[in-house]
Amino acid sequence: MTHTQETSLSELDRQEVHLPQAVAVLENATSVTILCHIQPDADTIGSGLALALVLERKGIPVQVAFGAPDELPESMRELPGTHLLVPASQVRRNVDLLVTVDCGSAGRLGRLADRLETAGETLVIDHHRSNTRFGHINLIEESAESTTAVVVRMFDLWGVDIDADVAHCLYAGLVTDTGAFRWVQPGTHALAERLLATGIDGARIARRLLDTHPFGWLPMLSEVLASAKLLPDAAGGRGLVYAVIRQANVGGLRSEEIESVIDIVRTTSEAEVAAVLKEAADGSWAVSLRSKSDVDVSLVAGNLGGGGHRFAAGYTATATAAEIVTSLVDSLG
Ligand SMILES: [Mn+2]
Repeated sequence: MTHTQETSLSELDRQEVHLPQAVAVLENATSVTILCHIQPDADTIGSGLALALVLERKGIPVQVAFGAPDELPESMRELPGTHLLVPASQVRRNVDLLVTVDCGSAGRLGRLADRLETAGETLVIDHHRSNTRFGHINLIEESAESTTAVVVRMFDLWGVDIDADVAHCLYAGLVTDTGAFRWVQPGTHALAERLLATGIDGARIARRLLDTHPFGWLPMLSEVLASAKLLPDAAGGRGLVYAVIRQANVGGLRSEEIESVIDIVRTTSEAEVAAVLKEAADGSWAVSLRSKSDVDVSLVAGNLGGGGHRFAAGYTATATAAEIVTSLVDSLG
């Protein structure tokens, strides 16, 4: 979210063109497919469902989907608009307009990436620093707290009435992507206030999305955190802390429990950079990266085939955990 005045101005120039273009293609669409990223979080799903609810009210046929896994994460099932979700296998091939939300690259669409080729028009709505601009129209706002915040700006230009159901979806992305209002900027709380004023239960939404885990989470944390290692010399002496989550640690736990681990590991005061290596069922690994102030982990993740934000990024790798740590340390310099 930190940026120089110069990048902020050029970003503004881009918005002035892309925001009206985005509204125009949505307004004129005869059918819309909205794609969220694989391993969806509340920002991609909240953005997708908010936009879908608005399109449904305008009488425009709309589908929302994500490439993997098959089921929506349990913590997101209370979001309004889930009746508009369809399984990946049922996503139409020829659609007038395809919209992606919170996806930094086409690869984040997983098995649904091929739908980009058969859509009449494609609109990319995102806030990732590493976004590859893979749409016809790219509405990318790097400084935005969440993709739902970008969606609000688009709704305002479009003249959309943000009611409680739409606000619930938008708030879900805002509260999770800001780390429950840790990573904020001028305007963040004003946006939260505006959404809360519709009557949504902000405490309940945050609790369900961020603070609800089964008891099995506690022994998993105990095992995984016991594996944590501190490499004080890594990242030019600023330090790397990492933990490894193996399939054997996961049991029947949900993605919500696995994704929570980085938020504990990253608090380590002796390390500028934190990493969590998450083993997938097929033996490949997803790596989450976080930094605090002066390491841009979107660049590190980008060098390793992934992407993200300045202070939060990720990538996938097929190697042993030890090899992944070695290449990460190399990339951190
Ligand atoms: Mn996001």
